[in-house]
Amino acid sequence: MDDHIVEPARWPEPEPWSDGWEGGAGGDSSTDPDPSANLWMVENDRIWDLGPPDLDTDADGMADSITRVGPGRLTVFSDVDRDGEVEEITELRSDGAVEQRRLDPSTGDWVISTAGRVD
Ligand SMILES: [Ca+2]
Ligand SMILES: [Ca+2]
Repeated sequence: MDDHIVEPARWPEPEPWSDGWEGGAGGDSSTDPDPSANLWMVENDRIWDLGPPDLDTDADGMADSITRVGPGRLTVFSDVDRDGEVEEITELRSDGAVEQRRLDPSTGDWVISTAGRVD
């Protein structure tokens, strides 16, 4: 048998106030993505990891958006409330057209909130 028994670490007795305390109470934060980490978005039941934010659109000193340059367009993915999930997409096309979509949290649909042109 084992002649090399390692004693389990001895923890101090729990303090009285900790009796019945639920470690998970009040915090679903453990399941939330780290706000400082990558932005992500959900589309068609898939989660897209967009990478770390690289643009500060509201000049509060915290990067909140990711820009992607594609053929003839620049797309900005923005996390407006800084929970890591993108809820605003702005697309600027090289012909001057602008389209902004926002995520409707109740339906999960992307709704066009602004469409126009920049001159
Ligand atoms: Ca910001
Ligand atoms: Ca968000």
